[in-house]
Parts: sequence; C-alpha cells; structure tokens
Amino acid sequence: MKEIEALWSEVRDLSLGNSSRVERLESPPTPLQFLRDFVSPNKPCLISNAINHWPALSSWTHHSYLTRLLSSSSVSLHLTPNGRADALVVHHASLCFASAHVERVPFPEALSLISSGSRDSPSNLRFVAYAQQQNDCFRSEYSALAADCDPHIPWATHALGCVPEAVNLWIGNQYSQTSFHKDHYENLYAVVTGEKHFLLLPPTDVHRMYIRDYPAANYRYSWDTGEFSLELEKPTRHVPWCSVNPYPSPENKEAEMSKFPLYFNGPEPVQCTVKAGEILYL
Ligand SMILES: O=C(O)CCC(=O)C(=O)O
Repeated sequence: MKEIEALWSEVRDLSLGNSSRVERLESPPTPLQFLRDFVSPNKPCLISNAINHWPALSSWTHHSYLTRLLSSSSVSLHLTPNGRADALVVHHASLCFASAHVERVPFPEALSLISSGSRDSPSNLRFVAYAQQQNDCFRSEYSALAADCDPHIPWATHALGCVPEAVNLWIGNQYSQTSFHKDHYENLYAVVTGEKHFLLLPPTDVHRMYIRDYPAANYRYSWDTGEFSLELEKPTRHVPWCSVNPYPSPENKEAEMSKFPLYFNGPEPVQCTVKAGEILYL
C-alpha cells in the first residue's frame, strides 16, 4: 500500500506541480508550449481569453437566436428522472448501467424542456432534459451554428497534429450530470454559457474507481403517464463502469465509504470550474 500511495503522490506532483489546482493560462499557449507543458506530461490546464472572438459567446445567451437558427433542426434530447444519464442505478435491488430515454425533437422544444426543467425544485422534477448526444453532434445536428465557433482551435491542432476527430455540444441545466468516466482522447472543453464543474483524477488512479461490469439498461419515458420505466437490455450486455459516486447521499455515505475505501480514503480529486469563455484541456 505504501508504494501505491507514493504513486498517487508522484503522479499528482507530475500533473499538478506543487499546487492542488489546475494551472490557469491567461492567454492561449503557443503550440510548442501547449505540447511541452501540458500534452506531454498529461497535465490539465484552464485557458482564458482563447475564444473571446467566437460569436457564440454573446449570441448563444439569447434563446431566441438559437431557436431561430435551429428552427427546422431536430436534435437528440436525453431524458432521465434525475439528470444522471449513463450512470449506475439500483434496479430490482442490484445496480445496472442506465442510459437515458433519447428522443429526436425539434430544437425549440428541446431548449424549452431543458430550460423549463431548470426552474423545477429538486423534489419536484418531472424529468431532467439534457442535449448530450456526442458522436460529433455539433457538426451534424447543430451544423446551423457552425459559423458561431471556430472549426478548430489552432494552437491545439498544431500541437496535436490533427483537427478534432469529434466536436460535441452539450446543452443542459444545473441538474445535468455526467458520471465518472475515462476518455481515450485529448479533450478541449469550451464553456460558452453558464459553467461546468469537473472532478479530475489522473489515469493512474483507475484502481480507485472500482471499475466493474454492470448490465446495461435503458430508461423509457411515457409522455402520457409522465413516468419512467427502466428496462434491462436483452440479450444482456455488460458495461464496465466506475462504481464510485463521489457525492453519496448522507444516508448512504458510510456504506459507500466502506465499499470504496481507496477512493474515499485516498487523495481527493482535483476540482475545477470552467466558466463561460474558458477552455479546459483534459
Ligand atoms: O459535459 C458533459 O456532461 C460531459 C463531458 C464529458 O463527458 C467529458 O468532458 O469527457
């Protein structure tokens, strides 16, 4: 265990230096600086003042602008009872990996469901609507917005030697959550409106995530009854997923801490908030 603890600490030194925060750059790095100081050591960073010229930063704050440009587009809207899509849920007394109910809806309707849900109180949620399609959705479902952002981030393209393989757009509210996962990609996450909170762990902490296989299930939402059902996929498919919920409810906290001691007794993840106009490299 001593050796493992030394590894946790060595890797944190390497990826964060002697700070417990993600390094912040006040202006975009040169390609060489980005490659040398962040990509090669696998070190996250927050970058301000890199996308101030994107028209999206001002125009996307107006819902009327978005609904006008996307008036004839259909987008994939993900519905869950609580905002936790692609997350572990108790089903018939055991855990499964639950994916959202997904529906193609006209964009104006999607935006209205996302924003009206943000006014619900936590105890009064009908559902949480989150546009979180991924699969390069910005260049497909949202192509009408292409002119509002640069098609790529030049210093990153130069450093990484390729244009983005996928460009995704997420539109959510304060209930939208994405559970712990790993990505095999270099990610640049730009926030256009609002803010996003991240918990980051280095790849060498993978054993602290208690990755286990869970049966896949899908939510189905009935517009008639306003109820969700959760159905296990048939034939059974297993998804390896992180067992740890970093925010257990007070009544579950003790049980979760004793099930996942490497997570709860080890070093805390690095917290970082990305605000509108900022980019997180991770
Ligand atoms: O914004 C989100 O909800 C998901 C982001 C994500 O999956 C990622 O950055 O890897």
